[in-house]
Amino acid sequence: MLAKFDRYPLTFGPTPIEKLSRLAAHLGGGVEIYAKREDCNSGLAFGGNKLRKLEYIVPDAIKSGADTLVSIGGVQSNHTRMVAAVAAKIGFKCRLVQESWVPHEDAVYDRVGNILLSRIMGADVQLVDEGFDIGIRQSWTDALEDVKAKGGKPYPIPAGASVHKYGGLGYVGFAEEVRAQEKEQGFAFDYIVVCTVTGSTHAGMLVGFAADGRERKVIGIDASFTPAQTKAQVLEIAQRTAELVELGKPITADDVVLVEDYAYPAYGVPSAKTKDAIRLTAKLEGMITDPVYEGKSMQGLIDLVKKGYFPKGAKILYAHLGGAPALNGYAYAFRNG
Ligand code: 5PA
Repeated sequence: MLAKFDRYPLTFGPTPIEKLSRLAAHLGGGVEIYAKREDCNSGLAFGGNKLRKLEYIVPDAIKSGADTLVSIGGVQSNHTRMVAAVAAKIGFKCRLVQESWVPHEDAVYDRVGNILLSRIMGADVQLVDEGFDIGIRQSWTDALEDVKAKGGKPYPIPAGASVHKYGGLGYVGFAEEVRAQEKEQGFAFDYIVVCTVTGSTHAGMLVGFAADGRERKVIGIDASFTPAQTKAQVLEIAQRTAELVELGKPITADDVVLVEDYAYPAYGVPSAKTKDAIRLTAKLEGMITDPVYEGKSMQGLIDLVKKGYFPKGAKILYAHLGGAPALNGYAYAFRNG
């Protein structure tokens, strides 16, 4: 589905699929749980889901003649860390807008984790006092203008690389990769669980798995806490991406499965249950999830298994999309383990 698109390799290759037997046994043994380790996909600044997306965006950035990647996220955005790493790797400058998306108070929140890494990689980091919104932001368009005013040539990458025209392609590739791995393993997954915020990870998977009829088996776990906007954005990206890759069948609103129950109390703020999920996965599997994204999708997976959402014997693939560096900004929440 992707052969006609240019791809600039930023990842090691296909990511491993790991069986989480101890977690599944702990939850009663009724289902099989596997994790696709997108968090281990690259040597670029700890990797994560944004690299698959950026692999299809970088050729366009290079072709455009730009010299500066300009992007946006919260203070502990993983996406902006990945854009900083990619800019370093391809020899571009990097301008990052970091908005105050998370109502979380911590003495070192703007000094550690993702933002620390972006600064070390040479990005020009700008803190902006604006709240959470996955849409196009004034602060970001201002930054694009500012780069131009200073004689640079900006290349715009929106939040999460999601509403970029090629933002959905990377996770179409994920689905194709899973299909190839299923052939090797001799079995297929019944469900794919994914954390959803700006939407192109979920949207790309939806299109990729639609090719074999599994679009509604992609279960998005909302972590935005603005689920109506997130759901609409997933649909818009999926429809645009389906056209780009010539999927040949329509994607409708009913194809976007988004579970809204785990994003509380706010984007970026972990509930007691989120922290329990992070600890449980760490203690049973040595697998690290974060308080903003994967902790919430793991909380969702655990709760849905406990509630019997998945039929007995189901094989579930949990997409681990990265994000662990943000944990440094939440050290106080885990001061006692
Ligand atoms: C992010 C996003 P989407 O934004 O494609 O829906 O992906 C959700 C997601 N897991 C899941 C991790 C570790 C993520 O980083 N992060 C954003 C960021 O700024 O880091 C785009 C919000």
